[in-house]
Amino acid sequence: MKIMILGGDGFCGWPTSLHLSAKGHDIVIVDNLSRRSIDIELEVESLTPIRPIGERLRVWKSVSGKDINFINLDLALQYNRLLSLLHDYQPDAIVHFAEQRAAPYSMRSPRAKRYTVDNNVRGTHNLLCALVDSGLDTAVVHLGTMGVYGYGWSGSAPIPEGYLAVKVPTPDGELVREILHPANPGSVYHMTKTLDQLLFAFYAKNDGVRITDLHQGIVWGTQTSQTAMDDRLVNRFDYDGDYGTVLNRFLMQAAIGHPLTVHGTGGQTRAFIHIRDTVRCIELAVNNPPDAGDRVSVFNQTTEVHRVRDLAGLVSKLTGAEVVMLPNPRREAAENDLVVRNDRFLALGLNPTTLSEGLLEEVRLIASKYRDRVDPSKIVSRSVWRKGMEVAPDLQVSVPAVRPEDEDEVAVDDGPVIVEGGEDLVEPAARAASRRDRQA
Ligand code: NAD
Ligand code: USQ
Repeated sequence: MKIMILGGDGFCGWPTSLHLSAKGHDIVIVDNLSRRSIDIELEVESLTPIRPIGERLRVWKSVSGKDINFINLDLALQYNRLLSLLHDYQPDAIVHFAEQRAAPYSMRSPRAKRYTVDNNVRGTHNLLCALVDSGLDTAVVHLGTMGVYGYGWSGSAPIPEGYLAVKVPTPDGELVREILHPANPGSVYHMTKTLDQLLFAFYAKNDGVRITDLHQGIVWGTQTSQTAMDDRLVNRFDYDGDYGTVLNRFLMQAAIGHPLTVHGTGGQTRAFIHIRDTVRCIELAVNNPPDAGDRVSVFNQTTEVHRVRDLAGLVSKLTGAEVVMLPNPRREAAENDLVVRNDRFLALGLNPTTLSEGLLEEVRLIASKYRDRVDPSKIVSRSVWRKGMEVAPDLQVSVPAVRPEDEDEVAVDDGPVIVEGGEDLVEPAARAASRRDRQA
């Protein structure tokens, strides 16, 4: 298949591009490298030393024998170039990662709020408009977020995959309808994903564009089997207060002797997925597009649910790191339930990778290997949801004991671990099969 990966230089896009290339697909990456520019703006770098995109692609060619092309194009601003590219390349599928994806960054200033809306909404609309303009029948797979549903609204009711069945009272009796689940975004970034949903619904209905929207949970981990083939293929690892996500941050903090930064009570419950499952889910979605005229196909792309303080407790237990409760810079529910349905990917054969000591240790080892690259002044989150909210000062970093294994290559997963309060979404039978496969 000819697949265009929008945002293919990013944390999820890079390993997905390599995974699909390794599977024999013809890949072109489209990216304006804006994420690398934001690193410069924030004066921070990926914990892992990511190489320039040209070098990444040359190394991939040398280790795999496969070519990936790269086009530097701004999806939000360069409509005509996008249209020409679609005519020239004629992709069978497009995977759309190309958005500003950090909630804290999207709240840090009026400029960042406006950039996030302009970049994300215009980019998604340009893509849909150009596809219709081109006359192509290309299937679109978009990376959305679990955050479109919000947290706490549905209590302990399982969150369905995109659509909610409702009864509409009419003078002639009740109509039963399936509507898009009510949107309840928690940041300007999450709001852009809810706006994307409406754009998709319209273009699927009016123009028959074939669209899959993946409501992804928080991605953790770093490497996939392809990015681990050569140090120069290493994936991005964001650790700073704006772009770093919670579990990878806790593992990095443990590796450098920084206290684990729990916001508020740590009662926030979120959905998670390992990067290795992200790339598999996208492959499944690309291989199973809806037909023209179908409504948008929505999957909840997540494998397990955990409470933040339980994750901190687990990382602390494994590493001896101290846990601190900091003032929460965000406006979010202090405690929430979260039950998520993810039946659609399981039905397509996803064998979920759930939290395991081996996988946690792998991330900690990567963080330990590159610990000298950490700037501790970038760790505490200081982008607040409203002016005047309290933020924590920088915290003391102690020198962690370097274990001999920290100097070795990263370890391989060695099975699941039970997390207190954590809830595996997978049926027991599927989980047992998954464990057997890993052990085989
Ligand atoms: P990322 O910032 O690492 O990658 C996004 C890539 O898109 C970057 O390389 C960036 O340069 C590019 N990009 C942004 N705007 C662009 C534009 N206008 N034109 C061309 N390229 C542009 O983010 P990520 O973590 O890889 O996330 C990818 C997608 O997955 C995002 O849409 C995000 O919302 C979604 N997602 C991510 C997570 C997560 O935990 N990382 C979880 C759920 C959903
Ligand atoms: N948190 C802490 N301590 C930290 C960092 C975060 O307690 O050091 C808390 C936050 O306050 C929040 C939760 O952990 O309650 C998750 O924060 P996060 O930064 O890990 O994730 P989030 O901001 O939700 O965003 C990430 C990605 C985004 C994606 C989203 C999926 O950056 O692109 O859409 O996860 S979801 O959370 O399911 O909406």
